[in-house]
Amino acid sequence: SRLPELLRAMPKAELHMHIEGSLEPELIFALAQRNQVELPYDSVEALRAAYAFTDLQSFLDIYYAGASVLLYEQDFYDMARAYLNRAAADNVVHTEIFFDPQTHTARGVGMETVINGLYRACRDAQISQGISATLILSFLRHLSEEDALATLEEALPLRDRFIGVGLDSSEVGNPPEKFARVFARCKELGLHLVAHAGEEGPPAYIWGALDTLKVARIDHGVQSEKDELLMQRLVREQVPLTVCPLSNLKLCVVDDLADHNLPRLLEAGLKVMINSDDPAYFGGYVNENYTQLFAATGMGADQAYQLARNSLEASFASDAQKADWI
Ligand code: ES4
Ligand code: ZN
Repeated sequence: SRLPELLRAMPKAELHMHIEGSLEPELIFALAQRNQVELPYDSVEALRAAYAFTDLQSFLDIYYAGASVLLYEQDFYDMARAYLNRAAADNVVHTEIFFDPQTHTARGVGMETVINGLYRACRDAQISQGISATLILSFLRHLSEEDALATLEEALPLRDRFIGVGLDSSEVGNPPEKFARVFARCKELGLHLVAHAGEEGPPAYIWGALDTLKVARIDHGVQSEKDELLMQRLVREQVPLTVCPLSNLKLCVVDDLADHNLPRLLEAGLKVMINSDDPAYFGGYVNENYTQLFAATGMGADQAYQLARNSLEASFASDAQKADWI
């Protein structure tokens, strides 16, 4: 079959990827040594062995520990260039990269250190690899809305270096309504809005993200199938869902890739596409997500084209850029 080659070669966008989740164990150890940071693991192998997750929180605990090696602008640059090299190799023509500033500013790292390192990597990758790369500042929902508002204020001097804001981290118990004021402020500022919803949390969180936060896309959204009225709305309004199959498998949101609901969501007319979420932790970059999901579910070339087209259309790229791709 030529399907794996099609999945590899077709131009695509990646719209749901946390840059801190692209830190490979080898880079975590190299940065720990470079920065004299102590790690609670003796080796790359011991760290990788800890990547056995039972749910979102069990992953987040290790993900935040891994990010503790990031201290200087060059660290953020090196991390992002490594991801952008992998993305370009997967024929990603455009990527919208989440970053979690609060994970770093809480450790005393400057906001400008984070954003300038990531931004310079995006600019250099555009020049040397031709990949279009933009940044989305993501608020940590386990922290307070006051913390998110202060984070936004700190980032505003660098407003032209990110295109939007998102909402991630521990979902259940932290509903979207908790962030109504900060998202309203971001909307006034003309930022693009997205939020994680319906990964582990209920359909009510997807309704809340749409109606209260006014987001343009839902990150994950795989729990939408539990609510027929919500499904009808997502189809009618063509709300993009940035689905992450290997993430859902590794965090036990689904028991088996063969049972993943992406083929059903696509068939029902939802604007879904495939993304890697935290590729260093979940077993692969975007093409690995495509090839494993297609092998498990029996989707074919028609679905491949539709998913790639959805990814490009659902991006925040300009109409001129989209006209070049689609
Ligand atoms: C995340 Cl998979 C996932 N869900 C929520 N927040 C996150 N941050 C990084 N990965
Ligand atoms: Zn995510």
